[in-house]
Order: sequence, then structure tokens, then C-alpha cells
Amino acid sequence: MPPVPGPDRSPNPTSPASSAPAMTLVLPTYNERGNLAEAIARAAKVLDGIDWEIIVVDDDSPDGTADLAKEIGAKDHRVRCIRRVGRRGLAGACIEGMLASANPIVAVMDADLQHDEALLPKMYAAVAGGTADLAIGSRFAEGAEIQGLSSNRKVASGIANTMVRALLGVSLKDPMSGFFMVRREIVEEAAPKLSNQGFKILIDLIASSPRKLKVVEMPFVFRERMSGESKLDALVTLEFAGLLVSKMLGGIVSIRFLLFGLVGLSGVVVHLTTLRLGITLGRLPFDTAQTVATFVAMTWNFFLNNGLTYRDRRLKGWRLWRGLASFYLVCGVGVVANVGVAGWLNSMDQVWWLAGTAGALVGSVWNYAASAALTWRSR
Ligand SMILES: Nc1nc2c(ncn2[C@@H]2O[C@H](COP(=O)(O)OP(=O)(O)O)[C@@H](O)[C@H]2O)c(=O)[nH]1
Ligand SMILES: [Mg+2]
Repeated sequence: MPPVPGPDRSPNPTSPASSAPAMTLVLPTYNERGNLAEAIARAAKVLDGIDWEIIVVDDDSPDGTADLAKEIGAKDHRVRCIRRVGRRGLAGACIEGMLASANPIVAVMDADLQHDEALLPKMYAAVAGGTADLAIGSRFAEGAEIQGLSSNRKVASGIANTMVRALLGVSLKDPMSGFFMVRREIVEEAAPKLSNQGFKILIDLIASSPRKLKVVEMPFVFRERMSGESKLDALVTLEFAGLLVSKMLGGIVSIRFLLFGLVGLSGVVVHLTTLRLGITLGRLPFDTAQTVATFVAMTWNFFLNNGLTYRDRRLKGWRLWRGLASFYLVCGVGVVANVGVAGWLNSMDQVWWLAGTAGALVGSVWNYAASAALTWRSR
């Protein structure tokens, strides 16, 4: 019987010829079945001569991207796949992939062939050679180009870029690139502060890093997507605004809490509108109208939080209805806390609006904490 070939590991990491540091390339995927094999083949080709591995981080794509990744991995052990079930999110996927690496250098690249893999060896040379801690594939540096981006997204991207640069005081041309290579140590250091939510990992990494990083930007041509569609939508933009505010506040307040607060404010508007309609149009007595308005607002908050604040853990099917019931329960207790605190402060001769606000704040914090633990607890 012929000997079974071992995993293809070229060059042999134990051979003296390869004292150069090994590199892990993370490919986050969601429904990239049509692109993944080509992306891996192209990366493998340009990385020839470097000791590399690829980690595909797939969020249980319905198109079976993870199966394909594992088929490829069965033939080439340098390719691995993390299949995440019940979770969604690009930033979280990138972090998880990088933290699964044991190599001194890690990189992230889109799997849809929009990023030019030819940049990888240059990034590697900069990071492995010590000229940079972080090498960024830049869509906006001198010589770069973006193919086929709609003019809407060009404008949106430009505005977001300017905002980020101003708010975070970075001078990068493309702080929101999803294509970069970095010493793993830097990711490990920043990891506890990184936000799993949202789309923008690079800017978070830079903002969360405790030290000043040596950064190089390398221009490339951002190609059009080969197959499938973009997962970036309006909600991503909102999440991104949340990330900016959260970072500006020094990371004390999470994106989730900010979004939860935003939803809560919209709930107040819904409550007051319903109350007014109930009294004027419905001719309901105040107490009845108030009860109806409370339930309408709670239901509104629940569905909005489920779609936005917790969209990475969105409840579906029977879990949705169980979640709604637990949310009513949580908010019910929240009202008691709210009224209790407000009444107590008011009775101590505090200003009425201060007492009211403090009560509402305590109620909101309770609602947030309790619904995180009960309604949207991670599975
Ligand atoms: N694991 C994971 N990957 C994602 C998710 N959303 C997007 N991706 C991947 O991230 C990369 C960039 O996403 P894409 O939708 O092309 O963003 P765009 O290029 O900015 O339009 C692609 O490889 C996607 O498959 C997600 O929720 N989870
Ligand atoms: Mg893309």
C-alpha cells in the first residue's frame, strides 16, 4: 500500500530554511460559496514560499459555504474552517479567526475576490520585516481605485471616512478597510476591548490598541464582487455610528446599550402617540389608553431591539414569542423599579424632573441588563 501523504505543509516549518514567521489568513464568509474556492486558490498561489494557513470563519451560511471550506480543508490541511452557529457579524468573525491562530502574523481579507490578493506578499514583507506592525490594503491611498462602486456608496463611504478621521484623530486614508495584516500580539492585546458587533474591525483595533502602531497603507484596486451580493446594509451604518460614539466615550458604554437606548427613545414617542390617539380617537379612559400604549410601546421596542440591537442573535420562530413574553416580564419589573426610585427621590424633596429622569434611567438600565440575560441571552 502506498504511504498516506501527510498534510501539505510547504515549506516545512521545522526546516532551517523557513525561519520566517508563519502567517494566518482569515477569510470571513457569509454565503460565499461561489467565490470561496477561487479566493483560496488565488491566495495559495501568491503566498507560495510563505508558511501560511487559512481560517475560514463562516456564520453557518445557508448556501453551505462551510461545507465547501471543509471539503477544501480535507484535501489541504492548511485550510481550516470555524463554523459559527446562531451568530452573525463580520467583526466578531474576524476577531474569532485571528484569535484562533497560533502564528505570529495574522491577516484578514474578504472572500468575495474584491480585495487584491497580490498585496498579501507585500504586506507580509512589511510586517515580517518589522517596517510595520500593521499593513492596510487601502482603497483611498494614492494609486488606489474602486471599481463599480455605486455613486451613493462612494459618497457615503467618503463622508464616513472623513468623520472617522476627525473623530478618532487618525490620519489614515482608509481606516475602514477590511483588508489588513498585523502582528497577532497586537490583536491579542486589544481583544478584550474589541466590539464583536458591526462591520468595522480595523478602526476598532487601532482605537483599542494600548500602544502607538507603526502603520503602512498600500494602495490596491478594489474589484467588483464576482458572485453573490454585499451584506452591508443601512443597519450596518447605524451600528457603525454606535461604534464611533462608544469609542469616543472611552468604551464605557457598549454599542448595544446605545442602540437599546435609541430604541427606548423611539418607544417613548410611540407610547405618547398611542396614548394620545387612544384618548382622542378611541375615546378610552386615561388608564385604559395608558395600558394599551404601554403594551404597544413594549412590543415596538421588542421587535426593534430584535431586529437591530440584537440582530446578531435575532430570535426567530417560537423563540420570538417566548422572547416577547420574557420582554414584557422584564419591562414590567422595570416599571416598578422606575416608579420606586422616582417616588423615593421625589419624596426626598428632589426636583420632580430629576426624580423622573433618574427613575427612567434606573428602569432602562434594568431593562437592558435583564433583557440581555433573559430575552436575548446567547445560546
Ligand atoms: N462570518 C461572516 N462573514 C461576513 C458577514 N457579513 C459579511 N461577511 C463577509 O465579509 C466579507 C465582506 O462582506 P461584503 O458583504 O462583501 O461587504 P462589502 O464588500 O463592504 O459590500 C465577505 O467575505 C463576506 O462574506 C457575517 O455576518 N459573518
Ligand atoms: Mg465585498
